[in-house]
Amino acid sequence: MTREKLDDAAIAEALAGLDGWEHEDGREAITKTFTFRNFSEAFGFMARCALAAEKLDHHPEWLNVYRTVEVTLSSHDAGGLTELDFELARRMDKIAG
Ligand code: H2B
Repeated sequence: MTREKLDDAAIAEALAGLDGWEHEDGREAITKTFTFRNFSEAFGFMARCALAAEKLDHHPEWLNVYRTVEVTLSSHDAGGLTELDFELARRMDKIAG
């Protein structure tokens, strides 16, 4: 897994393989809002994602409001998107089921 910045073509290809993730306007980041049945499920999702993030040493920006979790992924070190953002996105989708 590289921490090298992806170019536009690689970003488009990686995004095409994901469900519900969008390229954020005006910033090199991807976003998705997850909605659960209740706060407990939303927070359980965040707890499991936190462990995945630690394993990858790659961490989300996120906002939890009751049963929704708004996630933004970007590689701050690289100043853009890297493979790590897409790997974390895939793991978060898997955790959300
Ligand atoms: N997470 C994200 N999203 N972007 C980074 O650039 C980043 C990170 N850098 N987690 C990591 C930690 C870096 O600060 C450590 C030292 O590996």
